[in-house]
Amino acid sequence: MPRQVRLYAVGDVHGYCDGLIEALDQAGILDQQGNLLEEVRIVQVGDIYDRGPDCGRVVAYLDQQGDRVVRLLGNHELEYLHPRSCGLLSDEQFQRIIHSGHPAARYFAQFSDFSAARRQDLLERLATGKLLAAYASGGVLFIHAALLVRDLETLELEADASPEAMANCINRLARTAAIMARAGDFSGFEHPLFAEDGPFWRRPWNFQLPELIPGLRQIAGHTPPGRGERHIRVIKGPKGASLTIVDVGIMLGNREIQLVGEID
Ligand SMILES: [Mn+2]
Repeated sequence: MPRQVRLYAVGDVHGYCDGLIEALDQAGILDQQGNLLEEVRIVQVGDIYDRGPDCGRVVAYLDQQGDRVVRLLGNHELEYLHPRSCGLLSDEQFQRIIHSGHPAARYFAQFSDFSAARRQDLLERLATGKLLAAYASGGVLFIHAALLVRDLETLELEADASPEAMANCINRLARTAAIMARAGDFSGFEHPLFAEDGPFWRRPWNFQLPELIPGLRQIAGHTPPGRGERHIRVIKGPKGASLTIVDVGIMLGNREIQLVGEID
C-alpha cells in the first residue's frame, strides 16, 4: 500500500531561494535538513528565474528534492525558449539587446537570467518530461496562468475532457516543441498554446469569468496580489469552475503556499 501523500502548490519563486524555503518551512513540510518531508509533494507552477538574486540555487534546491517536486513551465521559462524572444539568441546577442537602449531592451530585461546554457537545460528537461507544461492530480489542472474555453478549440479538446486529458495534450505539444528545438527548429513554440495571450501569459483582468472552463478547478501562479494583499486568491467561474492563484509574491516577502489535498 503506498502511503498517502500531501500535495501542495507553490507559486512563482523568481530567484528568491530563501523565501521559497521559508514558505515551505512555515507550512511545516520540511525536515531538519531543510528538505521536503517524505510524504510531501509540491507542484511549483513556474517562473523560477529572473528578478531575484538566486535562481541557480532555486533550481539546485528543487532538483535535490527529486520526484517530490513537479516543476511547471512559466512564461519566464517559455520566453527563454520562444523564437519571438530569447529562443534564437546567443548570450552576446542577448547582452547587446538589453544594453542597447532600443525599445525592445526593456522587454528583454525582464528575462535577465537568460543564458543559452539555461535555454539548453530547459529544453532538455522539457524534452524528457522533467519540466512539464501542465499537470493534473485529484481532478485539478495546474498551469502557469489559466486555461480558457477558447484554448480547448485550439487544442481540439472537448469541453468535458478530464484535467488529465488536458494536461496530456498540452505536455505532448510542449515536449514535441522542445525535442524539435533541441535539434535547432524552434517553430514548435509558435503554436497558439505558447502565444502571449495564451495559458502561460494571460492575466485575470484580460479575460471574463465565463471564459473559465465550466466545472474545471485550476491552480495557477503568474500574477502576484495587488498592493496590501498577500494571500492566495480564488476566482470563481461557471458550474463550479475555479482558478486558485497561488502566486502570493514570494519576491515581495509573502510566504503562503496551498495545500491541494491528500492523494494516494
Ligand atoms: Mn508568470
